[in-house]
Amino acid sequence: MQETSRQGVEELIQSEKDTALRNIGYKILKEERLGFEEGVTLFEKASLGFVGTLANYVREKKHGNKTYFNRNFHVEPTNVCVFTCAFCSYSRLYKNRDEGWELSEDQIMHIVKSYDGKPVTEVHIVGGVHPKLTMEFFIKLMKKIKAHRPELHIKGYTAVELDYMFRKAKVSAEEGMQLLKEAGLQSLPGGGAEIFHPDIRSKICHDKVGTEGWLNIHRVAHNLGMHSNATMLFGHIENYEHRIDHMEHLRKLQDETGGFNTFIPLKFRNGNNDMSHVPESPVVEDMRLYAISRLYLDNFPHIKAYWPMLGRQNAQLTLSFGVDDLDGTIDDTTKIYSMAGSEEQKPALSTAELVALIKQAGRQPIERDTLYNVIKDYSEEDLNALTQNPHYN
Ligand code: V47
Ligand code: SF4
Repeated sequence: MQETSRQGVEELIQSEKDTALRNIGYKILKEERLGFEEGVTLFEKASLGFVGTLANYVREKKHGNKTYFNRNFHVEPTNVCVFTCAFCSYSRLYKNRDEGWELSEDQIMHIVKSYDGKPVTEVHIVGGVHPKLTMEFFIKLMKKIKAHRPELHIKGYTAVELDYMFRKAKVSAEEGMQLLKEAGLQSLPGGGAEIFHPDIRSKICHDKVGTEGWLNIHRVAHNLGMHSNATMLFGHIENYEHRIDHMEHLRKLQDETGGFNTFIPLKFRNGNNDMSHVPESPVVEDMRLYAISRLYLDNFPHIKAYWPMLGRQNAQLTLSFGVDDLDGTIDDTTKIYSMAGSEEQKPALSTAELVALIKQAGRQPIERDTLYNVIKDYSEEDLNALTQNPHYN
């Protein structure tokens, strides 16, 4: 059981030699919001121990020792994509589509049905932006999924996919989102945000939805009562100001709508893409970023580490640096990170394994649904019994 006491935090702040960092520390203790410059100062000056202790204090104030996960599966309808993001190892242009995959409605329904009888609560649908897959295709697909399994929560389509879908169907974001909601869409994943600052966005993903468009799609969803996530692709050519600028945009929209559930920092992986010459960030820097995002995004309920991208051990480590959510029990259907060189070449964790991973890190495993309603507290479960129970494997 980890615990960062207020007294421990006070002692840490008092022993800090840098006045700016000490002031930031006291603001965190008083639950005051950090400004832009203060965010940058943390990146520039703070040690891992300093931000980690503060972030753990905030995380434990919000969630105690709880660490959330859900039981979900991914459907990636296609990796054919009209866009040309420099960091992407996964997509194939339409002209090269024979190197990629395009699933039909029947093939997708076959995947959905393969989970019949399994206690999953969410399907996460995300993929490339295929020029021939229309909004009608996805509306029909979601209606079929809902008819087959009404209680399965559909979290689907990044703002990039939605922006393209709506423009092609010649509907406004409001009209399009309403139609998708009626068809069964319940939440949006956080992908496509990358780095909002134009100096970086123009270099790494110049041709897909821009910052205002991304934010507006999430705003529209929130205004319809839907929830969403937000990501940031970090550890490539962005600097500290760009990171804080990104979080600042998200914090502002969250003040306006309150519709974000979780912030998911996504570590840039450099395998097999047009940015393979850019080195990956060191683990210590990754942990500092998780911690600083917990401190800066005071209005985000959750910070999530996506274990298929980080690897299991680093994901465990994030739980001491502000993270309270480890995504889900994904099987090996997600390819976006394995194709970019992640340690997890076949990302799959059973419930029993995920529970064990969280317990080993001294935390309390809580199964949640997409909206963070608690489904089951596994703290008192016997790991051996869990491992032998097919319901959890
Ligand atoms: O937007 C692509 C990232 C994202 C690389 O909302 C890369 O619950 C690192 O957003 N190195 C899509 N990252 C995935 C995504 C996501 C994943 C899990 C959960 C949720 C959620 C959302 O993947 C893209 C991009 O930022 N990405 N290529 C790469 N080489
Ligand atoms: Fe397409 Fe998404 Fe890859 Fe960009 S990151 S090329 S939008 S699949």
